[in-house]
Amino acid sequence: MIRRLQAILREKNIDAAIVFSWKNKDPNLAYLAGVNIDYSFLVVPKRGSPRLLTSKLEFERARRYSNIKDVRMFQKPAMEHLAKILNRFGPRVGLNKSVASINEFAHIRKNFKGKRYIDIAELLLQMRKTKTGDEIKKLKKACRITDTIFDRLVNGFNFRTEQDILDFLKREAFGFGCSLSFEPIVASGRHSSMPHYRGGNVRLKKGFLTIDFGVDCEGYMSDMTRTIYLGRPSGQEKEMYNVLLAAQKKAIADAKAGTKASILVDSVNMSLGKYAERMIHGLGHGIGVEIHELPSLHPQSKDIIEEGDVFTIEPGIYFENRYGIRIEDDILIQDGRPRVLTHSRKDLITIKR
Ligand SMILES: [Mn+2]
Repeated sequence: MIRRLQAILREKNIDAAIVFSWKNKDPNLAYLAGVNIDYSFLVVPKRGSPRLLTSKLEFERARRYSNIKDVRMFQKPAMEHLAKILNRFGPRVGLNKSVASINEFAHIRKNFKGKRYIDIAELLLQMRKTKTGDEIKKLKKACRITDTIFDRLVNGFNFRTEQDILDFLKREAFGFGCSLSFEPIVASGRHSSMPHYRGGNVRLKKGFLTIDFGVDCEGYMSDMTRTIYLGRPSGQEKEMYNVLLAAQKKAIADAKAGTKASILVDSVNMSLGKYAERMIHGLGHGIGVEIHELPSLHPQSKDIIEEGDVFTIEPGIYFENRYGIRIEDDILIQDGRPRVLTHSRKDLITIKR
């Protein structure tokens, strides 16, 4: 990761980059340093070794788990210490301006005189889009665990409320030594018509039940949605489910290296026909150290699907105050072709009520 960043810094003629997690957390710090620590600065010069500056609080953890060899504790005041390091390098400093707060940026500018600040937010996002072999291994593991949890959920289904399912998901994720990659969405009956419904202590109702969750294992995140049915679906409900499933499968098959992300949205709209307007969100997003990364699959996206990308494909259709259906898998582009990493059943699972 560090080498990749350094190559980009040289190409862009940036003398050194500072990546920091202070008040706002920058996932790039965990990505580059290999450990999720706060209150730390990582200084990456365009050549030579990077240095990680941490607070007392994070020092031992950083030393033990980070792939950065040169880990030091701040001398106070921290800004002066950082300025001393930065002054060894040229004037062009890369900063992630989408993470630094206005106050932090003002503080940095005041402390480091004679520097020019180049925003590296986009460059870091682009770099993270292509996953390395090690990252793919971790993402596959997260997907495998997600499948196991879903399998257990369906097989031992004896939940009374949405909250029961939320609790189950949390317990299972922790049982695997992982955490949840986001607050899961468990939406039963009418609630399923709201893509970002926040569940609670309400009884599960008959009808569609959308379960959208993922795990964060070793810093890498999965994201999967299945919509199952409690009770007996009507013929029309079954049909809607199968229309959506066919659209999802077609979009996955179309996801080849070199394809524009927006083409996949067109593909889903074609498959959904008159129901296309019922899809009220984007088609998918990259996953990695964050739950939303590049590529972004929406109609205006300029992103191209490429080798090593890992992203979701998650079409949904929503009928206000009635029901919604969403099916989401995680896809890896390997040898130019789509490889589905989540393997949970996709035919409509029904549970007797
Ligand atoms: Mn998603």
